[in-house]
Amino acid sequence: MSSAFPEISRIPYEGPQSKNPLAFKHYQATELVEGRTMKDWLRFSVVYWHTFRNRLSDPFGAGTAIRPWDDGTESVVNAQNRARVAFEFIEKLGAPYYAFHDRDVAPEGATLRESNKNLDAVVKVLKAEQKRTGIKLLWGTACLFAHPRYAHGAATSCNADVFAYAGAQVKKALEVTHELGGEGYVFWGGREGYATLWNTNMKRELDHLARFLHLAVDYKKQIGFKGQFYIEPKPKEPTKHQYDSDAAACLNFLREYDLIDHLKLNLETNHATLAGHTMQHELEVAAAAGALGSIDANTGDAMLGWDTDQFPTDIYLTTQCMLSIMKAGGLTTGGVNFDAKVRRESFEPVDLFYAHIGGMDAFARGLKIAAAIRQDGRLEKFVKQRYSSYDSGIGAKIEAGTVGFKDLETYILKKGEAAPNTSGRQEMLENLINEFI
Ligand code: XLS
Ligand code: NI
Ligand code: NI
Repeated sequence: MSSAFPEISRIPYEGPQSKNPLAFKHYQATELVEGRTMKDWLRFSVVYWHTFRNRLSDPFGAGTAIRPWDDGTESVVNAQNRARVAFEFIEKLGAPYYAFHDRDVAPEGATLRESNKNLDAVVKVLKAEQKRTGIKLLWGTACLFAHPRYAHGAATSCNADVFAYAGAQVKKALEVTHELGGEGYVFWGGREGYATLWNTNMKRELDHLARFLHLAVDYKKQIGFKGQFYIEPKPKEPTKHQYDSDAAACLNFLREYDLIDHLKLNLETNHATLAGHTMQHELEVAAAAGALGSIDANTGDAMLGWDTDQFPTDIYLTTQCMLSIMKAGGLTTGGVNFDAKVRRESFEPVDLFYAHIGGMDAFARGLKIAAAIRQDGRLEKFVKQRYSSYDSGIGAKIEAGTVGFKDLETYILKKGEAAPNTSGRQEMLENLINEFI
């Protein structure tokens, strides 16, 4: 096959002084940070949907993307060819992983049988390309939101046949992910939500969503798929309210329906901000529950209220992400997955390289900065000191659960007034972080 990117060779690491836009300034796969390679800390992944399927259209105009390898048809041959192009791209970039929806890689047919056949034909190529390049599948997923049948949702559709269709589709997507040695599988609730409560039985829909996930857990066991399941929070878009709205809502749902042992969270930056949280907040919520799984690395635009899915370039953001991830011991099964798209104005193939290089360098810098902050130790020491009243005396007893309200009353009556508070020193800590950025 002829090259889709003939002018571009493997993206080299050239260091911070380099002026070459097609080189890494900070990401060096083999560089050790706290004894682990950058490759291992970051586990970068390229998404098929934005990078190879997004035509860069918007509600006001047609797509602008120039993708010479696409012949404009929805044929299986075109899809197979595109798969080879995708691997050429990922290989030249040097990312170790990719992720896809079933319908990104192969065209939907007139029937489920035909769709499955199309998928098999492309999976054959994906498998061969994985073998050729050593690139692995971070996670697979099913597109349960694009086809008109999913207008009312999939697992939460009011139409039981649609639930059944979605189940059949996920069954196949799980089989394919398993066949490709996928390390995980993501459930993002596409249209699992509502547009108006006047037509919605929320309790029933939530029960159905949980039933669906239990069926997936059962099937996973049946086929011996060992990959990690993830649920991906997002508060709105396309529905007015998505049931998996943020990390805390997802965790509550998983606990309520006895699914907490089976799914971790796949957190996306732009979804966190749509929910009114920072990404750091979502990471901390997930980590506290032992459910930090993977991240969809992107960023929104503070001025816009929708999911712009931009490539992450803000070093402050990536530093926050890496501090939380490193504190949690790193991503084990998950990765830093660029669920991001180039802007409509960045329509040339080379822009795909610039975008990913920028995202990878931003995270590599975040990693190095976070490691330096950890090595310095002042931040950690401050936080530890701030809670030191719980390390002994009454605080230690509270944490150990050996005192009740009566004991607390006796303690305070004897003491008279609580010990004076100390300053939270927010500004000093913000300055401290800026020493490293
Ligand atoms: C959409 C989601 C989606 C998931 C995978 O907003 O981010 O792309 O990551 O279905
Ligand atoms: Ni995502
Ligand atoms: Ni998004």
